[in-house]
Amino acid sequence: MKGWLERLRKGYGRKLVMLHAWNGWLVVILALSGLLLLGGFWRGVLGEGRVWLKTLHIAVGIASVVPIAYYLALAGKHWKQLRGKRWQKFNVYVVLGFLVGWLLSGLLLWQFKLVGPRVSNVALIAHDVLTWMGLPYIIYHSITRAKWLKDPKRRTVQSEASSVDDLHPAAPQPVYTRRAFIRGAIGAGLAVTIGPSFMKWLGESMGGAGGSGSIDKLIASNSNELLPAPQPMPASSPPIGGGAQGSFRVYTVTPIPSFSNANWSLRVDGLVDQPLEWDWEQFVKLKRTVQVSDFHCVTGWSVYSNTWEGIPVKEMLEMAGVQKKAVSAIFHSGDGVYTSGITLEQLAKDDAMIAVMHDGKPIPSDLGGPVRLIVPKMYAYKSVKWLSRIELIEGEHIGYWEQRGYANEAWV
Ligand SMILES: Nc1nc2c(c(=O)[nH]1)N[C@H]1C(S)=C(S)[C@@H](COP(=O)(O)O)O[C@H]1N2
Ligand SMILES: [Mo]
Repeated sequence: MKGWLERLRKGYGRKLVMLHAWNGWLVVILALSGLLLLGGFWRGVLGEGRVWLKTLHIAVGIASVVPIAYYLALAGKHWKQLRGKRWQKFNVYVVLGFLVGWLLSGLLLWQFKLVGPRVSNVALIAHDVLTWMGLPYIIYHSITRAKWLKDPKRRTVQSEASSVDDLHPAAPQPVYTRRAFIRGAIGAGLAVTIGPSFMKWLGESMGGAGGSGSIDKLIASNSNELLPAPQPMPASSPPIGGGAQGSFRVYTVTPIPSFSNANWSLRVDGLVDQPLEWDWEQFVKLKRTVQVSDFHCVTGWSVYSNTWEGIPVKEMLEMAGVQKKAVSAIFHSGDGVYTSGITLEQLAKDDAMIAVMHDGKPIPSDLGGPVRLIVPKMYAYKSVKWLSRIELIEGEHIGYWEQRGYANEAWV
């Protein structure tokens, strides 16, 4: 290893410099693509691009094994030179810690099917925490170390022991160097810009359904409360599942649609004997059942032990009478954009439900209320929010995310 580094340093000095520049670009690409993947706002804008971006992010992330190994080797080699420089040593540990942490959690997220939802959930939280903490740290350090900040005054202070002699008495040290000032300003700027989103994120992910956290806020800001309010069955309130564990990330590819008694309805049509349509007053009177199930998003997070109350899809279809030719159902969202397609064969095997309540309370608008689909054994991109129509068709339907690269077969 030592010989390799030596050769790299002497014979390939240029390459070393290039490698450094490459590292910079890798970090920039990973940070930008990562932030775009993280932000809910970008989901709808990116569409198909999201799947490409994720592939890019993963590929670049894996490629970054090379520079990380290189940094490890370099840090090991020059460790002696850092003797006494505790701050710099600390810095090396921190940066390496972030890089290795991102890499490991990223690998687990990449292999989410292999490691299972429990592990990928933890990996996603770790990946996010590292991003919220590490990104400002690294931006701060790379900006404050930029050449334009290294003014001469600062340098003389640094090398005080060797440069101060009788002819050149030490200049009185300014309380703030230009550099320290800019450093402070950048630090404050980062704290102000990134800090609040970090705290918001922290509150949301730690809040869970059990605590005083986000789901209560989502319920409080429910803009789709229809009347009469659905009354929970005994199994829902208190929830037989004990209440959901974990928290939902609000995903939508459109602005949250709003519904009132006047414009809400649910239809079952297409290849059925008897097309059906309910308005809210009729719909809340339908007999409901309760199920406890886990909810898994393909991006790595899960919410466990949700007590959902609603009408099993199978019962809905029986009411309408499915024709022999029908092969699958399209679930349409009232947002006018989102759909998912599930075959009748898959629906027969699954406990898919048209859910009206979650843990004994109406589903808030952000989470797809008043009524959403729940397909517990499939990844949640099948679980259409603001469900408005079930259409039976002859062939198979490729849904919103499926058109943009997600697998049509979505069993967890
Ligand atoms: N109408 C609609 N339904 C949707 C989505 C969406 O963007 N629009 N996203 C899907 C995805 S990918 C997931 S993970 C879940 C997220 O549900 P939540 O926002 O309630 O957490 O909803 C699914 N149903
Ligand atoms: Mo998802």
